[in-house]
Amino acid sequence: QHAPNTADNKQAIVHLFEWRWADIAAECETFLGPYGFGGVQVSPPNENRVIAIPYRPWWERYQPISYHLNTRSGNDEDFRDMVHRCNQQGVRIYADVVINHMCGFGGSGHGTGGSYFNAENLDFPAVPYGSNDFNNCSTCGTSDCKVQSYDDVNQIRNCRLVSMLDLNHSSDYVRGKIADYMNYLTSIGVAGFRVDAAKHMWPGDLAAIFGRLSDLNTAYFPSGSRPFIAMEVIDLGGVISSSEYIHMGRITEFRYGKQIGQIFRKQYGQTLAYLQYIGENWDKESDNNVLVFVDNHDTQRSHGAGGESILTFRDSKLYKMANAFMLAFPYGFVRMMSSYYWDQWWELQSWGLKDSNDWIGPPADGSGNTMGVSINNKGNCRNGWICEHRWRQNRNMVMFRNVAAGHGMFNWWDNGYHQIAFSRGDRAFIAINNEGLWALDATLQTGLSSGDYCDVISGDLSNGGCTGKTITVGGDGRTHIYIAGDDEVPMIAIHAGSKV
Ligand code: LM2
Ligand code: CA
Repeated sequence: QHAPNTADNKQAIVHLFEWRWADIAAECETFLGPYGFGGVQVSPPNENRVIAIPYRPWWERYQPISYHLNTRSGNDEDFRDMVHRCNQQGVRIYADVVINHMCGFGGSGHGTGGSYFNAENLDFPAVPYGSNDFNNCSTCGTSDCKVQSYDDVNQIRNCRLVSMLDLNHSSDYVRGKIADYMNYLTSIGVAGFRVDAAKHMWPGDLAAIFGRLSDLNTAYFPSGSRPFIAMEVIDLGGVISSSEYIHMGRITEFRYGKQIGQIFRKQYGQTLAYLQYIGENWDKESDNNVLVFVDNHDTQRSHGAGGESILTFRDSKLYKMANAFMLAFPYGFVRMMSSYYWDQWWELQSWGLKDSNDWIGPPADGSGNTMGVSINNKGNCRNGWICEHRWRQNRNMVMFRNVAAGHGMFNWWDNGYHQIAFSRGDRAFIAINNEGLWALDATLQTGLSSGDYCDVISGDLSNGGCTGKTITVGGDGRTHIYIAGDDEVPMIAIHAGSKV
């Protein structure tokens, strides 16, 4: 379904990519709950292949061995503890489910939970799946069983995606095993799913699987609640359209992050003034059908869609601005990215530059155990974890979005180029100046009632005072906004909850 099952109608979630379950549980209690985050997308919780070359890449999590909850993020008990503790804080957990395939073809061994597998003869006894449960070269139609052409719908869905053993979802048995896995997760208390590689599965097969899903756990959700579904469909034009999926849930709108990146980077003559039309008026699926994001774990390392336009933590100033816009504007359900650092290593390939380090896994000790997230006394993450969601500007815009929920966009203003402002009804107001050189210097309608408001970009409301700029709104709702071109973070955002 399309509704995210958040508590108190909260409006945004964060992807804590590769975090350990114990760290997520603590983050729910100490940070995500208090700051109004609606939930967490977690890395795939099921047992995966252990990849030694390259050493323990992030993408080994996309090579399932079984549906046991046993990964470098933690075991079954850790997962249950996290789901319970996060739900107690009104923070939901969304599981990334990899159900299109099992691991890559070839070899045999043991998964992260110790389960044996043989990827030569398609044997996964811990599920169990055997060779009859997979598509084969004849159902696929290519000589090596792999997707070769992205112009052929049948290949995309029935062949092996980068060699990964492709499950046959027309099989009742396979549907049952997948539904059992997902139902096990909801029985623990997850609120929904990010469905990996949905484009590589037939919509009819997915509908059959989703039809077998149980309602959410009534310990945390009203009875009859259905799991939230966000399907990963990369539709940048091409033979498979996101519209084939939206009756079942939301799709990951990859065109959004690409366009946002182009606009804030001022590529192809794009300006912030165009942002007024971003959304369904601009070749995207409608509000209720999309999950939007500036970047995700694939696009931030040039896997997936968007290429060099995508903004990430490495472009911190523009990234804060893009996130703030996304969180301020009434379009889609929002997911913020939270990353770990890795050193890039650009090498020239025949098709252009490629980061040869794009495989690097999360911060780990010498034995491949993921490092805990440690946080200093300023609230910043250390030892390799970036924690974009903890950056003040990002974190405070989550509350802005919650406060603005249900109110449309009003009082749009722009200078024709890279300065914009708008309100969310009478609840919230934002102004962004991406000119670089020129100040934004204008008297604007905020839609808000008169009073003093704390700008949540430059500071926080604390003990009734504001640690940043204070903005005074007059009786007519107007205020004078000045944002220097070279401001460190050239934006101002105020809302009904930030009144001093
Ligand atoms: C997704 N979307 O559809 C994920 O968001 C994406 O991160 C996954 O790919 C993909 N689906 C499959 O679940 C990643 C990564 C690939 C990686 C796969 C499998 O982008 O590079 O492929 O996970 O781990 C890797 C190697 C590839 C190899 C394959 C199989 O890069 O060269 O193919 O494993 O061994 C021979
Ligand atoms: Ca498939």
